Amino acid sequence: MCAETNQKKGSSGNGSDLGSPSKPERLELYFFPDCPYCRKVLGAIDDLGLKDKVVFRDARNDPKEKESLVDLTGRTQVPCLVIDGDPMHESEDIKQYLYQTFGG
Ligand SMILES: N[C@@H](CCC(=O)N[C@@H](CS)C(=O)NCC(=O)O)C(=O)O
Repeated sequence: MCAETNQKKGSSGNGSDLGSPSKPERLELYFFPDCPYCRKVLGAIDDLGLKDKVVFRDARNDPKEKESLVDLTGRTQVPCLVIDGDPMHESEDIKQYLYQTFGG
């Protein structure tokens, strides 16, 4: 569900060419501080200077955030980037989306 939703937004849906998705209003990142995949995404967010634009939700240490992640996606998998309410999983897809959208 996640990656698909986003592709539709930014391209002709054939998955190969993401094009440059329009900039979202709201970005939220569900993460575990000890997750290597989350760290890759956090590194990209830092690299792109997006720290002030992202709401960080620690689903490891905050039970409320874990619950809302499960409510939204049906699972506890992180990293999960929520783009204007649409969840996206898979660190490589998330990084590609961030660089395509904010990479200039
Ligand atoms: N292929 C995924 C791997 C993500 C992953 O394995 N995350 C672990 C934490 S390091 C996780 O969410 N574990 C809990 C779960 O799957 O419910 C990615 O690159 O994002």
